[in-house]
Amino acid sequence: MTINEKDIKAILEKMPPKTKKNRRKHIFIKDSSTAQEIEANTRTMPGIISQRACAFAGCKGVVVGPIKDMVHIVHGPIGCAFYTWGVRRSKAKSKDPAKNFLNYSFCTDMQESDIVFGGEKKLAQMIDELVEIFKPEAITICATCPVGLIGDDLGAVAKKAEEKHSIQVLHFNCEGYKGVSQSAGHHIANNVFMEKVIGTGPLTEAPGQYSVNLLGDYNIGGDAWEIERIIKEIGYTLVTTMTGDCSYKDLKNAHVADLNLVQCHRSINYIAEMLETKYGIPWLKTNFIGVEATIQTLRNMAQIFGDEALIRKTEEVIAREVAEISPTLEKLRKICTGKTAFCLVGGSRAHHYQDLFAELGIETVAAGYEFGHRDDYEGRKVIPFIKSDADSKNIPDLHVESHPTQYRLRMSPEKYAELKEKIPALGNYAGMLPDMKDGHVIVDDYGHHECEELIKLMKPDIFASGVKDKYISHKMAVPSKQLHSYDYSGPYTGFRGAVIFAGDVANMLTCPGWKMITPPWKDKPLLEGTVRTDA
Ligand code: CFM
Repeated sequence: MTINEKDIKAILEKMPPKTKKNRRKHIFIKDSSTAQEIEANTRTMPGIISQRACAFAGCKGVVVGPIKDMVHIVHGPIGCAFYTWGVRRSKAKSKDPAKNFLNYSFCTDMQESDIVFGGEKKLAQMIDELVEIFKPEAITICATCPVGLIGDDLGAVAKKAEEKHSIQVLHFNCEGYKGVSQSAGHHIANNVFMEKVIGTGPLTEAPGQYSVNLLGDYNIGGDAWEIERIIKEIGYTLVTTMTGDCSYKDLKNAHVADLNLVQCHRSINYIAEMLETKYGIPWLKTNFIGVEATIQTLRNMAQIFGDEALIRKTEEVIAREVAEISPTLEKLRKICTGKTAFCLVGGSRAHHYQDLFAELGIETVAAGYEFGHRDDYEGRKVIPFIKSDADSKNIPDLHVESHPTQYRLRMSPEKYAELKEKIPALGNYAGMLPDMKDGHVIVDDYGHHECEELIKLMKPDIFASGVKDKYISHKMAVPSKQLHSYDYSGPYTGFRGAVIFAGDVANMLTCPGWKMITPPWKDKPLLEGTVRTDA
């Protein structure tokens, strides 16, 4: 069911005037006849029950945490460590299991006395112990809120530890309050890796032909492994993935790849841009979620390298993979087709999953990011017009210049311009809005009340989201597909992932359990009144 402006007004009506005014700028109905602008990446209104996390979560939990062979220390209270460990399912395997530290959660476990007297000594002692026990090649330290408040000097501790142990010790000033959401933490992590890690590896040229980095895939449920399987099959050399199943050694050599594939634009676009400026590596916005999207991405990649043999091999692999999945996918599509979905996720999946839903015949009628920026909605063309506010000024843009010896033009400017004409996703992200149909709802940093009201009004068949909000929909008898951790399933990328996703969705849609729940609006009237039976 579609809704209109009056419905949106009614949804917001219950809010206090200030909140209502604010939220009005974050929610609208797509209307392609006018230029629509959304407010995004601004401070959440207290009380709306946002799904966002903090800058620390975005730095430690999202970008830094998945690197398998570095020991990641959380300097702060134990809760911050626990809630950024284990729940995100960024999988990793290592040839040497002793060098895969993702099964461990390392934390200084700050107590009241540390807050009063400072936590630097405790942190330094922890580093000594970790080096002795685990012998990691490098260590990261992520700051939590109290560390910033008491002023522990992480830089000084890291520097001393580096001198003492002769390994790199990176510190991230990613205190939770550093931004309006986890997005700030992505940016902080990008800056440190760019400044201190990428480009420090020994390689000066790619270790194989058609070399690429996969940026912004965190291997949730094995997503990056499915992408890796396909691209290696075609003949690409994967230098590093940032940061799913990532190793420190590979990350250091990221500067030698010939193309950067940007899967999650929100979390890693900073590195993509900086790698282009500093080393001359072009980037391509990809989408490996959905069969058609994967095919389009693979064709774009082949076209960029422009090698006939690669183009041929790409088509061969596509044909073989499609033939392998089509019979099952077709059966599942029959179950799914004609249904509707909400897609309310983080900062990129709310867009990416619309392609996969559409392939299954499911229409995404409402979508939104928790912490996307305006460019994730409206496309990168709006970046010059985005107002910077106090929060965005917390994280300075790193100033990078072309590297004196390692900068290498991957193609001539003429060739780049020619390819750009054919491949709009080269060096650009057009955002989610152009792909949404008129009448669909877009909601940024959605709150609990809005979510509940939209479900009541639009009655989607599936609610794709999942941090805290999945239980809202469950109580309303609408199945929820968790699109952060995938509810123990996955991978959902590429060809095989599309079948796993379709299977999971079909199971949910046909599960009889949902019919046994009585949603609140079925036994409580939405409108009060009397019915005249004599008319
Ligand atoms: Fe990028 Fe992500 Fe996402 Fe994200 Fe996240 Fe995530 Fe996400 Mo949860 S990096 S923006 S901060 S694709 S953890 S793997 S699913 S909110 S849409």
